[in-house]
Amino acid sequence: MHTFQLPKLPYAYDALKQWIDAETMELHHSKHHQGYVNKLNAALASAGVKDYPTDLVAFCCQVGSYHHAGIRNNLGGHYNHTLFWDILTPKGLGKPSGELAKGIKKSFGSMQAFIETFNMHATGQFGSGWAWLSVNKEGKLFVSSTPNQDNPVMDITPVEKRGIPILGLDVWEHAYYLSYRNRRPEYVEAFWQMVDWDKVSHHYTEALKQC
Ligand code: MN3
Repeated sequence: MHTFQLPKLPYAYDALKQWIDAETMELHHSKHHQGYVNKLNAALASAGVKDYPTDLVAFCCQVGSYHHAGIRNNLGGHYNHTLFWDILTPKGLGKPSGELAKGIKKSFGSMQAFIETFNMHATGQFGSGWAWLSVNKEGKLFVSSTPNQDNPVMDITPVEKRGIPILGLDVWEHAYYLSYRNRRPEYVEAFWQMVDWDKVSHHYTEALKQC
């Protein structure tokens, strides 16, 4: 039987230490993310669910039909963190280019306007949750935030704007509290220094194919 696995980080725990300390990264990946993976596998087993999509986006797309909070929360936790680790890089300070740069300009007017909108969602999300840049069915980019471990792919009522995320920022306190304490806006600013825009571009191209 298929079970979900924790993906390896594409960099060391201390690789992002300019922006996120190694202890936060290690706890976040090896305890929090591993916990979501373990609880997702356990929830599927205890609910007796055998036929589920092994692709995380496909699974999120139909998670509403399972009517199971344990599956929804832990599938979201697994998918959201998998995307998050993937779009970070110790190289830092890049900028979007090519089709993604054009798409951002078309949807938001400018890179600056996009970042302002995104930061507003990331700092304004009350309590735990995520801020997202996603592609909707029309192929247009949009920014949104979701509570807890929900995400824009999920076919559930609280998700108002649906699409495929290409960039996500974890704004749960566990993601930044050791380095930034309660100063979430500073963590959100630091995030832009470590985005891997080549990876975001790759997710953008893939998402456009699926729309
Ligand atoms: Mn987290």
